[in-house]
Amino acid sequence: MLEELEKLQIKALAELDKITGSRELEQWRIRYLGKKSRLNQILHSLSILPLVERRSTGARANTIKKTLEATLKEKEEILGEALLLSSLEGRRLDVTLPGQPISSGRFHPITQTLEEICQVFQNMGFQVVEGPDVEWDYYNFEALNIPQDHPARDMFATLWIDSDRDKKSRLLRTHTSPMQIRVMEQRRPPIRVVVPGRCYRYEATDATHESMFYQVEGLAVDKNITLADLKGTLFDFCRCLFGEERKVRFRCDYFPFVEPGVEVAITCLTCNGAGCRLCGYSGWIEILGAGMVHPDVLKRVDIDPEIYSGFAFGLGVERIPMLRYGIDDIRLFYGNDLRFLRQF
Ligand code: 2NM
Repeated sequence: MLEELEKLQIKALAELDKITGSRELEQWRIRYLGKKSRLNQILHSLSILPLVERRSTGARANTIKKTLEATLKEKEEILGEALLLSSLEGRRLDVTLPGQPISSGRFHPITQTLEEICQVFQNMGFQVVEGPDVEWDYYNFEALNIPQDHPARDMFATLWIDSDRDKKSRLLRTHTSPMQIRVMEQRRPPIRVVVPGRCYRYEATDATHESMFYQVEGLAVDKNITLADLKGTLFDFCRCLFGEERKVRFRCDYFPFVEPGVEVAITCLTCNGAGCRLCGYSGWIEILGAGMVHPDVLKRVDIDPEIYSGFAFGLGVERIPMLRYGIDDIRLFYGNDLRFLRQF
């Protein structure tokens, strides 16, 4: 029996040495150290042996059991470490690799232009205010000196909200001027505001017209405001936005809510006044409409035109990036084509 034990130890240790996986290791444990293992059988059958043999065999079997257990433990540790190492190796992280690029959004070109325009006027002491897109006929027309059936209404193809044609009262504002009436109603001079916002016209769209577009309008009301203040303010604005080298031209124009009314043009951005396709070979590009607020408009908001005067102006926002970047179709701004928008 002793001989059998020696052979068993040699065989077990040899097998253990060759094991490389944890499942094989468990099978080995069951085979050599489990309840049904030969070693366990021997240990349990010691009682049937004669005393002398029982002692020596028992002692030997126990040492072998301890040796096998210790070697198993050693093997488990070695295997565990190897396993951990190989799994770490498989997930090796190269911290010097470049990171995933984070795609950041940007503001729409029109938003960028709006902010730039407002900033120029804010620097001159104007306050930015916004009004509702849905307006009353009163604020959009009546208060601006455009009564019902006045031919000037034809200047603004209007989108009406009320279906009842006899009580045409609510509409989508055709300009941002109605908000300036609201400001003049609510405040007393001195007033200096700019109003950015969406405007709407009932028109077929083409390369230069959209049914929704942005405007920025401005208003200054105080004692002793003259056409010279209008000219100085808009002159500075044009040069801030389009460059110090621009020439600025003021010519007569008509708007029902101002008297006198002017149109403001700058020397063409492309040809510098020489004449090119962009400016229709005139050398000039019209940028703003403006004028001295009509005394009747002031009266209606209870500001005495004998004491106060004011100037107002308005400009279309889309035209500016179109001129700057040579964009030939206004509809590109609202088509949501990211290939276009990502360029700004
Ligand atoms: C323009 C041109 C000229 C204007 C006038 C007013 C108000 F409310 F004060 F009467 N707001 N905006 C005005 C004047 C707007 O846009 C081309």
